Amino acid sequence: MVTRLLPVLGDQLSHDLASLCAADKTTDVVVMAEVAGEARYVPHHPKKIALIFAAMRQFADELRAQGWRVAYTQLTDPDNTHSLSGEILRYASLYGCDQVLATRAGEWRVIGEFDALPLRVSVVEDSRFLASHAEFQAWAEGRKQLRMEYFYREMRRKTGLLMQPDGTPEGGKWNYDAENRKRAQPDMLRPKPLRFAPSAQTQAVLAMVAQHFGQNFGTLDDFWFATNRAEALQALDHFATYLLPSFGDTQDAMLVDDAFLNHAVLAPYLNLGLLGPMEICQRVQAEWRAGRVPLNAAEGFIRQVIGWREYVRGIYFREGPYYTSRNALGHTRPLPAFYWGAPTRMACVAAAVAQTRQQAYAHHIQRLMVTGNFALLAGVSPQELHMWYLAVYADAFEWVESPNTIGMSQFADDGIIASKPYVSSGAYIDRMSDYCGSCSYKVKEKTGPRACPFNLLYWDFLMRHEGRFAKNPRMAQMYRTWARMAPGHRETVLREAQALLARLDAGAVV
Ligand code: DLZ
Ligand code: SF4
Repeated sequence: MVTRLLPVLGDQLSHDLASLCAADKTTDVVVMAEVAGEARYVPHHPKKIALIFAAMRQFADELRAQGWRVAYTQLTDPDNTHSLSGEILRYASLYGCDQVLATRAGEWRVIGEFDALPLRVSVVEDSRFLASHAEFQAWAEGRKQLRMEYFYREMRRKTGLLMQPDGTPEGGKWNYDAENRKRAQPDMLRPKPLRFAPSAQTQAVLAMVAQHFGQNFGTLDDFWFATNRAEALQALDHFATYLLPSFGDTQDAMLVDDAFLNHAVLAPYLNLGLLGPMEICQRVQAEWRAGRVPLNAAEGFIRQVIGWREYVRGIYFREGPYYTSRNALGHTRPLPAFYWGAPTRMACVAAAVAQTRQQAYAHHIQRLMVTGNFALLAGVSPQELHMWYLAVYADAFEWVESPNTIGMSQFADDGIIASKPYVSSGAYIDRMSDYCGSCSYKVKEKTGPRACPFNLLYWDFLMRHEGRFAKNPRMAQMYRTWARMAPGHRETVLREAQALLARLDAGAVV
């Protein structure tokens, strides 16, 4: 006799999942399904699909070992209906059971699909986050601006992380970001993220994904992700021991030959549910308390997890399903083909895209200040860019990716998240990376055939949106700089920017 079906989604692979905690092993059946509906609604990177399917299969095995009954659909099963709701309905009729107990999905599209099920569905909130939707709403209520920094302080107080007994932050400051903007030097001895050899089961997944998703952007070669909790915990341990001490220092730096620097690459595991936010932060705090890592590294890392990650989730659910269609700046240019690997002469973009193809990973500054910055400057459709980020990164799920893209990176939400657009000329990229040295453009040239496209498009962007931004106090300096330039130079810049955009639209190599 089966009483209830418990769907567990590909990003709900946590043993403390709310619905599992509320269920009964003896009468309930867990439902997990690899379906084309989820795997194809954007052309996910094959490594992302392989990671999710491999982790789902191992999680199902772990549940069975704990005594759960698991109804698991593999992608190639002949009676697979290829949608989450289709699989729940199929198992409902197979088991003669019309009750479903689900943990709230992380995406409006899937929430809608569950709401529409013609079954008795009860949904429990996802408790794997520090701030519930109600808590975030309470924080946001009545505020004119929803700035991450203030939300972050609330989370510090709530968790007690890096707090002194008297309620003040450790070290006297809440935020040490100013210390995290150093350049990095290539270093052969810099440790790398921990790599895991694929098990036989993961190899079978890799072969299947190669067959069905091999045409998608991204390579499956050299798959090394952790695919279960035990491995993810090892990856955390490795990060905390070897990479964290310099995490702060190189956090914003970019090097052609070092995809990871001191980044943790734990976000895929965290977002799948293999690790929890508090255990990661407690480990990082312990390293600092033991005197093994500096405060700027520990604080910078903890802020990303309890501040930024929770904050963007709060925004996603507060803003509702239409958030992803926002386009405040009216940008409509199609996403250039070089985002999918077509040639580009811009060394920075080429490096970020090549690494993305190889690893299904790029770090925050590559996403924000290279690929995101270019799209914003060039006026690319935020929706096309959103689909790209959602597809190509192993850690990308809509609740976390879309506020980062639509809000933080593209300003398409009209300033809910960012107080000003994150645009920069080539000078920022040059300061933070070693990309420009090997580029066929010259970062110091402002006009002419070799002028860095970021230099030209930066001013074009500011002029396009002068009415909106000239009065923003955080942008005023940029407009003053422009006003001081010789009129002839300004004309040349705008003319060359237009010519560049025309070449982009014509499909020429830019
Ligand atoms: C991203 C993803 C992919 C590629 N495939 C599946 C799948 O086959 N089955 C599944 O249950 N979940 C998958 N997911 C994750 C879901 O899309 C995810 O649960 C929603 O995006 C909500 O965050
Ligand atoms: Fe990128 Fe410009 Fe530097 Fe080339 S010169 S790598 S396009 S910032």
